[in-house]
Amino acid sequence: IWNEFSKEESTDEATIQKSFIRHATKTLARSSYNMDQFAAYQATAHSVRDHLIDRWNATQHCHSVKDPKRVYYMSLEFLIGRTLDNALLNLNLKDHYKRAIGGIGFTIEDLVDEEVDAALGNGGLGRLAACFMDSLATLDYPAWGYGIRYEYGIFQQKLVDGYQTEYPDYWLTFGNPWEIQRLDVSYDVRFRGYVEKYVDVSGQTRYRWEGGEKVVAVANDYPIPGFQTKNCINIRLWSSKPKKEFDFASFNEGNYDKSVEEQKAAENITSVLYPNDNHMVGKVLRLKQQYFFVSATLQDIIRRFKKTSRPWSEFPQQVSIQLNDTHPTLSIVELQRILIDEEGLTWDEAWDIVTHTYSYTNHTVLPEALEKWAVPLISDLLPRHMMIIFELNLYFLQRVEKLFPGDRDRLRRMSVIEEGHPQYVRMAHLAAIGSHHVNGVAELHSELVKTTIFADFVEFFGKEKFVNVTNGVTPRRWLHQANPGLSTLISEKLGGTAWLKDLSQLDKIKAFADDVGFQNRFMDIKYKNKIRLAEYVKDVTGVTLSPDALFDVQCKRLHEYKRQHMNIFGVIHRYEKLKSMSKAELEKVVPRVVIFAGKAAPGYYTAKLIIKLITSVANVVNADPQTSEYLKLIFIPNYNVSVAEILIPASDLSQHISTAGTEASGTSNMKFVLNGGLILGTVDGANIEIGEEVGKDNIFFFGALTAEVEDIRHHQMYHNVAMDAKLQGVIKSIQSGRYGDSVIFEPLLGTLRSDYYLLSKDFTPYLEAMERVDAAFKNKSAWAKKCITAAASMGKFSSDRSIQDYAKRIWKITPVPTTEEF
Ligand code: 26Y
Repeated sequence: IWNEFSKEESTDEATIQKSFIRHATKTLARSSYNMDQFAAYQATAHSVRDHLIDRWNATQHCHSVKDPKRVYYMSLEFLIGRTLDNALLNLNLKDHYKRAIGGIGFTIEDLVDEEVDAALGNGGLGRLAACFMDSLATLDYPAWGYGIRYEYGIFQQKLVDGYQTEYPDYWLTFGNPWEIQRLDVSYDVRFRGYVEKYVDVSGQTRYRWEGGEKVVAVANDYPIPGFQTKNCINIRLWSSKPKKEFDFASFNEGNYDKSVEEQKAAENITSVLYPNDNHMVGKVLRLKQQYFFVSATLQDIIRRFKKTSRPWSEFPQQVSIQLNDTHPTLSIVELQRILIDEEGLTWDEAWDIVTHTYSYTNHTVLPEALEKWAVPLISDLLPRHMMIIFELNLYFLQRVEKLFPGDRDRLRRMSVIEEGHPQYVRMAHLAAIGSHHVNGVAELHSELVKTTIFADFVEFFGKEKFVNVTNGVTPRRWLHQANPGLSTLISEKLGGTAWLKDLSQLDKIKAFADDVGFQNRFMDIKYKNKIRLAEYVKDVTGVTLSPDALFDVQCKRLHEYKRQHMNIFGVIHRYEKLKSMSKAELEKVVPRVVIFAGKAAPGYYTAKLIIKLITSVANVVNADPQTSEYLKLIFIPNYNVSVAEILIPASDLSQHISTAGTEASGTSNMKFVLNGGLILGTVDGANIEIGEEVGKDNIFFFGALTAEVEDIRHHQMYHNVAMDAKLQGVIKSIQSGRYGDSVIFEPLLGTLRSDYYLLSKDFTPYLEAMERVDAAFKNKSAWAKKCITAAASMGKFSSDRSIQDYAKRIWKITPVPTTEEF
């Protein structure tokens, strides 16, 4: 009976409609006269979810029978976005549902638009985790994602008087059809308490962590279907619950507040995603989140490992754990603790297992983003862990001392503990010591990792431990789903959709780069995408855009190192130049639409001022009839994955202009080029590798090189260097009050005095690069050829390639396709 009824439902129109109506009436308790568009979305989602669950179960069954080595991707962030459209495409059900839903009187595109984003991440790091899950599923790897089910995702950004204001993102208001709560999968997590020393039966001195308070972690599963495979993997997101629902003693004493206090405190742990991107803030609750996540995840992994009763020594052959930055690094300490305190292994046996299990990805070398936690804070919250950290640091420094006798400064530099009042734990050192591999996310960045923050560690461990895995993006979401027009054209030319699982095949599209017919079709798709974006912009800002203009986009988190301020200064320069032009001169100008989008961390004052400057300039520029044909300036509010899906396919040019050496990789740069746009960028992060692939004629590079940056800074600091004349002009214009009361911008302009990010040095080269862009855009056919060649050169930047890199070189895992019998 089980086999008979658990088979995956068929996908003919009538069955889909039946399933839709069953969910509408039985799951949602709706009726035909009470079905709005949102309810229709929910019913569709539940119906699609049934297919996911079937495949998920089959995959789990297959993996438990075959018991392969698994990889666990631990990340505090998963920036998933919407699921419905992506699931339909990956399951190859889009057309079936389109027809079936159409038959019921709804349009699938409308329903897709009803879904709220799952925005459990800040930016690049979180979105990378989501792309990696798509690739792991598509390539049939036995993998799990582990994370936190925040009730509030990244805040919603609204503009009030041109300033960013933040609103809570309570994304679960109307339920979430994509998650499956597993009340049967839950673990206790301890905080605080004390450490007891005792002698065990064999006379060994041992420690146990006792007392304190406990909260419960409950699993919530998010199925991730692969593209054109039966495999469907899982992201397990933990939510916190109180251990005891209610303190009856306090309640009976009439102390109502106290009786719910603990409950509230427990639930608080997974309440909100911290909105800082590349900037460390040492909040206790954040540390609690990290340990809560780490503890629950390890208990789950160990439970699965123990099912097959293998000896502990086989753990590293069965389990590979990837740390997405240092945020889950306590996991290293926690595994050591479990092995010595609970499983009775010796320190050395345990440490050998730990260091063959973990690997760590570094996403930044910026000092302000490197995690360090105050020792007193960890001691209070996790007393046993603090002991273990000191102990492993001691053993580590003893090894360093042996190799480099008497080198006190080296010991200080390499120590896990930063001395001071208070002392701090350097999480990156802990992660590097506890891992068998450390990787950076693009060639340049991986070099910087080896020569800056981990230079001493390379000398100590050898360079083989430090590797590069260049980031990638999933072509399923970022081309097939976001740009169906282009995806269809490519499939037509390549004779099928196989390229979506092997992006290197895109190369064959280069053959059409000179074909005028193909160029026209390619650019017509771009044009339609620009119309789609213009409609969206009209909707959210009221501004009308011409799709004939060059669409120039910079969308990413706001950060001084990403230099959105250089972009807006450039816009001001362009605007003032337009104002000084004669009619005849104006007629030769390439019309331009400059679009910004991105969130600033709520406490990042300068970043918020940059937004205010952009919106202030936009108010002036967009209201100026003299220039309106030639320049429009837009700030799209609340940038998220869904906005990116509209924005990226519509860009002619995108800007990735970080000071050289600061942007570890960047991943939107890859998405833009894949969608037939060109990059204006610095010689930084993955821009460099994109340049190598597309060729120097198909990317606009400018600016100081990484190797020059330090000298330039030094020079600026000690030699009274004058600011670039054109930049001075821009500053003067802002100070004239032309864009509103200039006093508010003084703190932003003040940053240019020390100019850490080299805006002055790069400003003229930046403007010159812009002129090259304008000149190139005038020749339509040549521009089309550049875009086609560039897009067709992007094979390397599929996250499938990144994942295969990790799987073969770091995780040592092989694919396990779920076969028919499961
Ligand atoms: C310490 C904590 C507050 C923190 C939270 C989030 C620190 C960093 C982050 C996020 C970092 C991040 O998103 N980094 C980006 O990772 C991308 C994927 O590797 C890179 O492409 C991008 O260059 C890098 O900035």
